[in-house]
Amino acid sequence: MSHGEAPVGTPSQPVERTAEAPARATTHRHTLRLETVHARHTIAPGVVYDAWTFDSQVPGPTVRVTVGDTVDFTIVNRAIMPHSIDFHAAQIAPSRVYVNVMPNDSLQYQFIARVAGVFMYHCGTAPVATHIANGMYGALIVDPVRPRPPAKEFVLVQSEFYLGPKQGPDSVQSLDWQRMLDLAPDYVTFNGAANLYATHPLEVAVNQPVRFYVVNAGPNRVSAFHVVGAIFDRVYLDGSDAPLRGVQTFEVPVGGGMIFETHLVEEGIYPFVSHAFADATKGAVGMLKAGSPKGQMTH
Ligand SMILES: [Cu+2]
Repeated sequence: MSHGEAPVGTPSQPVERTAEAPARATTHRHTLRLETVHARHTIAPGVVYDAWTFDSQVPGPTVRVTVGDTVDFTIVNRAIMPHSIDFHAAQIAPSRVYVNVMPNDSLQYQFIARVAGVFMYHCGTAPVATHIANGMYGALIVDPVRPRPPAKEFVLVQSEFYLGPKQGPDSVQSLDWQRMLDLAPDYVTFNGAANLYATHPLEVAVNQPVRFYVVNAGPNRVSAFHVVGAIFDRVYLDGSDAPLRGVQTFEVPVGGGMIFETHLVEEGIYPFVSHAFADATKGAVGMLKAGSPKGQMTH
């Protein structure tokens, strides 16, 4: 079955990047160390990108803390050019800490996460569009002190890739600046790989509460997040504790994060997409598998 965008695989296949959210934090002080590394990243089968990363992965690691927690942060630059980091979850002077770190140097600072939500972090070195388009972003969840109700929780970071020609014996591709300026991505992905959770569906139970933490890293395309066959029970805008209710689709702005709660009322395969369908066609599609459905559907 499909929404016309991607073939559906079986969840038994190994997945290189899980969508499952990390567990809620149990301590109030977090030592977080991220290394900036240039590494190859597979966007789709046979499509290898010369990525700039946090900890050799795109997106970088998902971090989870609770409101009031202190993050003791260190960035270590293992790359051959300056990089930096900007935490949207922090309230801090950028001129002091969102500064370039030279190769083989490091920078340490602290912040207290005071606002609940799911927040982007990214490299802020100029040109920022290049550093984000090359893969330097991730998600940081800040939980409210009173835990959200139990749910099956997933983290999705949407982002785009703009590909230049294949180069070298390994056919590695790197950023096409003009395509990026023209907002013409080759791939739009959840968690860095096209159609990743279509070929590796996310499994939930019928009527189980499902919670998506969605960050849109961009650098350019707004996400119109939608689950086919479902309605969002609640949508939380950043730190808002007054959710929108009964929502079919909601935009996650570039550089923004949103929390979506839903449930699936019967067994089946439910695609989740950016309903900006050019982007779904370019890879921003995945599947939820509720129960053990048989048969196929088309749209
Ligand atoms: Cu960078």
